[in-house]
Amino acid sequence: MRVMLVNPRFRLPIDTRTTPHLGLAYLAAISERRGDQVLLFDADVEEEGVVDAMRRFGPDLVGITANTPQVKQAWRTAQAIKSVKDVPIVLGGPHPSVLPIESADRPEVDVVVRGEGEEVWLDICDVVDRALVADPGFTAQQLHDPHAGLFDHILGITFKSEDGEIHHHADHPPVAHLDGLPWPAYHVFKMDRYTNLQPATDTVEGASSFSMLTSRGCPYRCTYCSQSIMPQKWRARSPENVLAEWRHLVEDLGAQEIGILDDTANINVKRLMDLSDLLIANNLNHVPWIFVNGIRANLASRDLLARMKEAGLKRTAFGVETGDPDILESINKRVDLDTIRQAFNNAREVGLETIGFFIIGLPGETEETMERTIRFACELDPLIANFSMMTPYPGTVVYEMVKQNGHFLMEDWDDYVFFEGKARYEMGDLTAELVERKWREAYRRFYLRPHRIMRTLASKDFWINWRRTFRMAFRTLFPREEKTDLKKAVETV
Ligand code: B12
Ligand code: SF4
Repeated sequence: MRVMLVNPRFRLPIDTRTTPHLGLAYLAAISERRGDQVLLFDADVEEEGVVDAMRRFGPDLVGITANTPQVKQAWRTAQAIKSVKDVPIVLGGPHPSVLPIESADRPEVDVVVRGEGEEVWLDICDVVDRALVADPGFTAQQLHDPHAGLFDHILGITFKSEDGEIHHHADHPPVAHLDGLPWPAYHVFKMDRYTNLQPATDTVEGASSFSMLTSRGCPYRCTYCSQSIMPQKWRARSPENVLAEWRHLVEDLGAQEIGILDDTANINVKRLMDLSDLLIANNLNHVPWIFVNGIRANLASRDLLARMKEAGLKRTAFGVETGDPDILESINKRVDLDTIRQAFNNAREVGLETIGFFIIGLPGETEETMERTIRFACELDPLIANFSMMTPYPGTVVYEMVKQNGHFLMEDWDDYVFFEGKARYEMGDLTAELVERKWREAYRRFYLRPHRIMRTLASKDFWINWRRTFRMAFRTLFPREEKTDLKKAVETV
């Protein structure tokens, strides 16, 4: 069977050619293992339009991914494909997983897959494949025939049948055995068109950077986090299985750096210790790697960080979020400021670079609490401080709080990005003016301190990548014009 997987265009004022879409890379691998021929269409790096690609390839099944700011583009893409042929279209990813009915209700979407996708995707491929064998003239419309019941046995899906009824099947259980999954199919991507997610080396263009997922899920439930896709149950790949993929990335694909995208990689400390030992013993520790997402500060002991550093870890991120103890407690992060301080000290002592993620404008914030966040960021002084403005994503506790007690400042899903310098909600005394002012101040006060300016100017990295750095800084601080152009470009599918 011929399957086409689509990543709709991002509408972000930043460079999004950072890494191939790992979710689609897993689905492609699963499909290939089934014997399917796969076309991966990542609109961010393609030169031709999706309709041309689709006409050329002639897919029997199309899968489209969508997070919240991408979902309208995903619908537009589905409409464009449907206007050529009634091929079955499946939507998956963070946004349809939280609001499945919204997408299932749309005529251009045949079925929504909720949550982790590999096993459900496989079930759908089997259904469509069998239907095509039975009837080569099969069209997507037959999937909606309530009497045919083609989807009856499939868990984790939501779809609408011809009679207008929405079928919301029970959740599919999490993938039980992660080692059993194939590795992401990077060969279906145009790898030379990507840059890197979190530059570990001095090169950005042609950095030969790969991402990896060594565990899935997160047992925590922070109130702002859109943790909708991966189940709460934390599951990990064995160190040996991770090592084998690592070797493949380095020795077969020439990886010069590896970004680990796990939500919380260090839940099981022994696993990371063992993985580090294996990387060292197998001489794979010369390739720098980075924890792109935050690891838990409460589980970042000096011993663990030192061992990982020896194994090639160059930089790690920590989700700090706030410098105010009460706000920290209110977001259910289950960590305190001293533990975070200790984790940064541990990282510094063993020679690791750090990234700090901070949020400006959490519910209940005042000028003073945001001030504490800025001061805490300056005190921790990570190599990179990333200040995001609180964006309430559907499915989060904060979203429900704003729905009940505040108001959203977004027109539609397209606006659910936080790089645009615009507050996304107001609640109580927390006004947009205050949040936007403190957010700008945070960047200015953190990066324009004399020692930071000197540090930036002294880094080789900065001079090699200055064009990209300035472009991103400019687009972040002056996004409006950019946004209009982007919007026009994006809406032409
Ligand atoms: C890497 C990453 C990025 C990269 C993306 C690069 C790329 N090309 O993929 C960058 C840095 C560009 C990025 C940007 C943003 N991101 Co981001 N990102 C991530 C991160 C850390 C990892 C994604 C990943 O690889 N996951 C692992 C893979 C295996 O999972 P997956 O992609 O979800 O795919 C699985 C399922 O979702 C499902 N599935 C997905 N698609 C499909 C399609 C079909 C057909 C099927 C059947 C199944 C299916 O099956 C897959 C396999 O199990 C996640 C956090 C996370 N743990 O997922 C956040 C995350 C996806 N990002 C998030 C957000 C908020 C953003 C931004 C909006 C932030 C911003 N700056 O404004 C932007 C959005 C950009 C845009 N316009 O769309 C949220 C999404 C929330 C939401 N409701 O949409 C997440 C979940 C983080 C969080 N916990 O809040 N991000
Ligand atoms: S912010 Fe991190 S620790 Fe908190 S729920 Fe999200 S992934 Fe888990």
